[in-house]
Amino acid sequence: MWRVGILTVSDKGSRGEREDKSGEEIRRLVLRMDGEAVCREIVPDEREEIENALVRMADNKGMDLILTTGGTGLAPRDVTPEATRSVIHREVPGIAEGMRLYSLKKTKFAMLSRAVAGTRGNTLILNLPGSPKAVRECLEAVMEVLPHALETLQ
Ligand code: MTE
Ligand code: CU1
Repeated sequence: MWRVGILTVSDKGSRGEREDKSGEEIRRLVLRMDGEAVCREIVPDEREEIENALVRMADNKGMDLILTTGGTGLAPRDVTPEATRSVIHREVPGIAEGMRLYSLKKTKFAMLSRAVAGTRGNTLILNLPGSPKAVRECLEAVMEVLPHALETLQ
């Protein structure tokens, strides 16, 4: 089983004012690609807190894959892509491009996600948008490719 970390980025979620439906959706869907959500966290839309959580999950907790949800759009507080870019060692643009290409067939609004993908050591980090629907569609886009990506990374 791949060790998967789920990081929900949401001001409201971190204050307990919103149920983490997207994190739950990710947990359910990773089971289909032989992944187990062994680590789950919720942080506010604060760059430093996102970076710290990503580094902790990758370096200390040894996650094979980290999926973030939320904070990828154009709202002033959306900083997940910036935080991700500052902790990854190598960007994997094709994964994010593939997600958007697939998603654009479902909704034109997919062009508004600035999601980033990249590697840090042996960990693959991938941003997903915030809504449960977007999480479903984006994971559907990459699901068959992720296991091979993770194998390559070992
Ligand atoms: N991608 C898919 N597949 N399905 C969606 O419904 N919503 C879009 C986009 N990507 C969407 C999607 C919308 S409306 C926005 S604003 C951006 O993701 C950013 O979302 P976020 O700020 O919650 O990360
Ligand atoms: Cu939107």
